[in-house]
Amino acid sequence: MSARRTDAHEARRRRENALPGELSLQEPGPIVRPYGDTTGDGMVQVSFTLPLPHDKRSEGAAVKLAMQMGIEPALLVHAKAIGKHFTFFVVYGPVKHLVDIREFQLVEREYELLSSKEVNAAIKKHLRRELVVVGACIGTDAHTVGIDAILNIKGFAGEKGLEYYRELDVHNLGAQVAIPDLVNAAVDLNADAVLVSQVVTQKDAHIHNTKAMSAAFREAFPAGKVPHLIVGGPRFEEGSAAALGVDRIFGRGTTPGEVASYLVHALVQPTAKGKRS
Ligand code: B12
Repeated sequence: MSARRTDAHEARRRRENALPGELSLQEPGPIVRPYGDTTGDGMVQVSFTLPLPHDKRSEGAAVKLAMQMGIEPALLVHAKAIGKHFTFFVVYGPVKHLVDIREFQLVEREYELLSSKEVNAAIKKHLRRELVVVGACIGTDAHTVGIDAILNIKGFAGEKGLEYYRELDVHNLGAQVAIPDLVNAAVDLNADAVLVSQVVTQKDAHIHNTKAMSAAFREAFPAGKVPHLIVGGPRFEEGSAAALGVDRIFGRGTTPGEVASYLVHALVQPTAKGKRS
């Protein structure tokens, strides 16, 4: 047996004998498929709701839908009526699809992560005043947990929120803030950055609200004086900032430290175009 074949044989033997916990220790990909019971078995679990009462016919419809999605055979593992007219389903089964992870372009973080001390020191040294941040949930969105995670002193994921930073002057306006009220607050407070949260995405509300917010700021402020506009929420595409008319988007799992470091990168470094610096 050649050396190359011995290696491949050994890799295969190790893969087949590995316990689930050990699999993560191996190099991933580059071509991967989902994993349920054994490596590469293609098993996925999907959940969805159909606008049908819970009966044999709707269960059949759920299985057929799953098969049309490429899950074959599709095993119905859970079905529960949601009121009289809807049913929630969970279906489990294998897909044949493969993913080549070399095909993706990753959006790399374009700034350095700083400690709170470094953030404060940079603002003090280069801005020589507090950096003013105004935050809110706009439209009808009442999901404040995300923006609070970033702004409130207690923070998120073991990091203190922006209110903890001595050199940041933080104003959290809370839930369901109308866009004109947000613009007025930004004018009154002379905001450097406006941080908006959008969690509800029904009928693309997050997209429409963000574009409307950006347009309102651009109308209210002279060109070049618009505060730095940042939106965040779990279902934004991080690469779509320009299309939505904002400077930066933050997605799922963002931590306060990332946002504080970004603010320094965008508004405070000697090379940055701070609005009032
Ligand atoms: C808690 C919760 C509520 C609470 C909110 C309480 C509160 N004060 O926030 C209550 C019960 C009020 C609620 C109500 C509703 N909810 Co709700 N809710 C949730 C739930 C369970 C958790 C959301 C949450 O707190 N996540 C934790 C935080 C920390 O995560 P995050 O928001 O993603 O924030 C992080 C990042 O996204 C980012 N981030 C977020 N914002 C920002 C902003 C900036 C500037 C930055 C930098 C970063 C950033 O940083 C954060 C930290 O990492 C989600 C389901 C889920 N598991 O996600 C549904 C969910 C969001 N709700 C949903 C719905 C439908 C509703 C209601 C419409 C239900 C109804 N029919 O009444 C109402 C709407 C109320 C309204 N007017 O907005 C849907 C939204 C579906 C959609 N496609 O839009 C979800 C997804 C549930 C579901 N699967 O159906 N909800």
